[in-house]
Amino acid sequence: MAAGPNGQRIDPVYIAAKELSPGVWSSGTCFMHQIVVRNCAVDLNLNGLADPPDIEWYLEDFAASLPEADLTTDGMVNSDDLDVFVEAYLSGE
Ligand SMILES: [Ca+2]
Ligand SMILES: [Ca+2]
Repeated sequence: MAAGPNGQRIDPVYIAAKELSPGVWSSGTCFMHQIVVRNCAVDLNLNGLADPPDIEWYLEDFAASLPEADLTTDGMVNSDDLDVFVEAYLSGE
């Protein structure tokens, strides 16, 4: 899938088995996710730039331990995630 314009939202819908309890799977569950195209990973307000409002936005998510702040995708929000954000922000990626 190619990335679209910054801020574009994509809503893929798919059917897959879901584990209801250990070893018990559904025959088909419909899932929908929203993907937001970010040409810069830390451009959280989608204005096309890594800028100070993105820092404020991230720190609010970080302070609230929201899943969106888990940049290392390890299920925890901690200083490792903050390091990833700062490194990406400073590199402009
Ligand atoms: Ca921004
Ligand atoms: Ca993490």
